[in-house]
Amino acid sequence: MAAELFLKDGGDGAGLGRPFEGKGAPRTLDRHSTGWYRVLEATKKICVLGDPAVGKTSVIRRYALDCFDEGYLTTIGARVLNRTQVLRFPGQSAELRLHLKIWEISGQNRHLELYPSYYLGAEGAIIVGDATRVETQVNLWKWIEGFRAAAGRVPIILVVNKTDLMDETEFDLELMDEISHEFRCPFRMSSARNGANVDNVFRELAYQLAGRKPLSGPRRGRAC
Ligand code: G3D
Ligand code: MG
Repeated sequence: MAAELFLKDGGDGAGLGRPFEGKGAPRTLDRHSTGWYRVLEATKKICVLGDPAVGKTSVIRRYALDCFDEGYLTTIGARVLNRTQVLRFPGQSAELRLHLKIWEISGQNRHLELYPSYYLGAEGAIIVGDATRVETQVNLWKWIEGFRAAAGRVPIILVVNKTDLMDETEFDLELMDEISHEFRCPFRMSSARNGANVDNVFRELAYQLAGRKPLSGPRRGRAC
């Protein structure tokens, strides 16, 4: 049954994490047959960046559209896709609907000078490397530094994509541990082709944006 939606002014946001207090996010109440519960909504901009052809477009499409397109065109500059991530919190009769504005940054050198303006206002990032090309993992360093210089110390998740190509992987665990430790951001592994871990990564970032830990998910850089 469709929820009946009631707008509610104010509300104290108690127990739903500091990032949503006093930010003016609209507060709503849904009435379901099971009773009342509170729904908070907020919009967040996140960026997905990394070297060309690491799989940024494919990862976003897998998450936002649940598909993988073999013939997808190389991206020019930046573009935006939206998806709402619903977050639930144990023991609380409330949910948070996070409307994610997902900016894909192309990774092409010819757009380098534009990137800082794309990063402005971003509250998190997924920075992608390719499991089959170790240089794209080394380059995570420069992507993180460039992003942080414009967006500040917001949550970042590092992703090494294309784990389905296990035979061709050039994955350097020591390097990823070093980068992860240096910048204090977790790294995960994914495959946009078979979907492994893609939803988990976005969900984990969404919980970080809400100032919370995910209810479940991989602890380390393994694709499930
Ligand atoms: P980009 O947006 O980072 O530039 P794309 O990267 O998403 O355009 O992907 C670049 C190429 O890698 C594409 O192949 C795409 O199909 C492939 N790819 C992306 N993710 C994966 C993955 O998880 N596994 C495998 N095996 N391939 C992946 P083409 O041939 O179209 O260039
Ligand atoms: Mg792309």
